[in-house]
Amino acid sequence: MVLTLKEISQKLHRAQVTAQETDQLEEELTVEQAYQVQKMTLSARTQNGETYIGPKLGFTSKAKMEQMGVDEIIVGFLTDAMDHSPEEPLSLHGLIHPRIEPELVFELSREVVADPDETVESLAEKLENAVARVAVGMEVIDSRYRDFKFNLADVVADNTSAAKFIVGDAQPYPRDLEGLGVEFLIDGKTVDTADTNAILGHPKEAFTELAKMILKYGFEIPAGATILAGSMTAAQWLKPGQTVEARVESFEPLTITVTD
Ligand code: OOG
Ligand code: MG
Repeated sequence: MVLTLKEISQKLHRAQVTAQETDQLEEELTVEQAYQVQKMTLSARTQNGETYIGPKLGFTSKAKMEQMGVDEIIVGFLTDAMDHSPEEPLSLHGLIHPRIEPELVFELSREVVADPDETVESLAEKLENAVARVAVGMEVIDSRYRDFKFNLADVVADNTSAAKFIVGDAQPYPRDLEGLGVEFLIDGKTVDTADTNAILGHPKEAFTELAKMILKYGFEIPAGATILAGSMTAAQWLKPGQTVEARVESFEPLTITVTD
């Protein structure tokens, strides 16, 4: 069976809404087509009342690329419906097979638009100059595909597994983010460690990579946008009853408790 891009978007959207995993796609999408599918899902979600709040980067660290067997940077979209307050326990209801990962989050003060003659360098600079705050975050990813298995185009079509995100302690930006220690804990035990340079060698590089993707695929960066820079460690399976903590040197720890 060969589905249209619209039908693929509908199938993945339905899998997300009903929390039912779906088979890997039979269609061999190009990455360009996969971003078109993603855009269609974003339109469907905004038509249902959700608000787009910014992009998320994926596979910006070696740890994530190795874990998922994908070696190119990907971009997905975030909506207000995915924004989970750290004050509230995180319910796994409505999720298929969620994982969680520690991230850095950039909060922008103003809209960023690429001019017709924009270069990667000038756009990266614009993005970084628009950042007002940087925070510790966690992302809950939940592939809609059976067994959390996908190739590059399939994960892009599935909005890069985006499900929920949690934003913790934020500090004014600019500030130095070079090589800060990262610790990821479950139930008080360290399950992984890294440093902030796990993101592309330096977290600032996230702006360059995002600029490239904006020039290629046209993601919008609204005023007040939230940007996830990509996980610094491998992701961990989420289970009810867990307490998950992300520690980044010089920030307050971010903790979330998990319920079913
Ligand atoms: C895709 C999402 C990757 C990250 O931070 O690297 C991502 C996945 O692992 O399912 O969000
Ligand atoms: Mg992520």
